Amino acid sequence: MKMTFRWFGEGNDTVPLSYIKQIPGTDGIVWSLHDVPAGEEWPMERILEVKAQAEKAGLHIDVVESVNVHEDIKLGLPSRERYIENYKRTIEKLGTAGVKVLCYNFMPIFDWLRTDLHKPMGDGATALFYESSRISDVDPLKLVEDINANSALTMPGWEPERLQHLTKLFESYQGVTEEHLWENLKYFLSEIIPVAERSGIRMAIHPDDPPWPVFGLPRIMTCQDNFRRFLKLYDSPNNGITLCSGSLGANPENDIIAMIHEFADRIPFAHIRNVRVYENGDFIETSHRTQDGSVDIAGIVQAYQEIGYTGYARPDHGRHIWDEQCRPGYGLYDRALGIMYLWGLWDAYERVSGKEAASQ
Ligand SMILES: [Mn+2]
Repeated sequence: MKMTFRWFGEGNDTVPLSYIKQIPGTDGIVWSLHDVPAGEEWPMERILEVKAQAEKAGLHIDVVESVNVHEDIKLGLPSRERYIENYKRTIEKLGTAGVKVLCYNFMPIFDWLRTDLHKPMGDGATALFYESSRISDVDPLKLVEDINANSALTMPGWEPERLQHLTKLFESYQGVTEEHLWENLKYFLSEIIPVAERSGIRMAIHPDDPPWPVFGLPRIMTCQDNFRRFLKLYDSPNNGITLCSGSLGANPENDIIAMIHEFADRIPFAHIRNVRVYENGDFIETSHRTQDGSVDIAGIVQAYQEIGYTGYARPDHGRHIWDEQCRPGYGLYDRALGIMYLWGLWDAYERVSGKEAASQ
């Protein structure tokens, strides 16, 4: 397991690269060019700029999250051809720069969705929270306004330029079913995976978050059956999954440990975090510790250990603790604690399994 830490870029993140380097066992950043609109080709000089910044701090840039997929690709419009060409050129450039894994998602309009970015947890900490009834009641435009007013830093997937045409986007998705999304995803893969193969990049689709339809929009990357179907759309080691335990864990029916075993050689990237799921379907993002949430993080790390996982991992959203002022979910303190918990589990399982000696 190779540990990484998400970083939003110089001037766009409260955590300096030097702090990330100080987290034990953390060797690389997970990064993106957050100001490049979805569908545009990434400029090589910008890619090399991030590479130079990271390497100066002793960190690698092996994992990109995300190169966003333009809505026209998800909608299957004729204009997708131009955006797919740009996507291919970006994959090639990232391969040239030495990137190994590219995380992306195929969620219509919205990226991840929460109703409260600072839900009090009762002990002075706050965390990201999802209240089901608010999603079924609320006008999506109102929710976006609230989210943007709530955070000083723009959230990934919630960029204003992407959301300003929200009403029009909703109209475009009228009549678009899950099967249409599958078709459009298959077409996208048939175009980009050969380029990823030539570029030495493993594509890694992120589950939908939460893993169910919202606001009447279809969502397909939600469960084990659908990931099995996804991997068969294009059978290549370069067509893989970002297995996010927090996103999938919001639905208690998802057996993440079973997915790790079934998809073992197709998981180049793992997001490992916990959520507490309530009976009414609400969920809150807790600390990474197994006992604090509903997801069996200890069992998940054990499963990765058992398959001899050599891919990349990162802690995911953390709570906001110790009065840290940070991008919601992306502070230093709780994610660093998360990493140490994951390494603690990993090292203990490794010792118990007797693999420790072999890996040294
Ligand atoms: Mn995730």
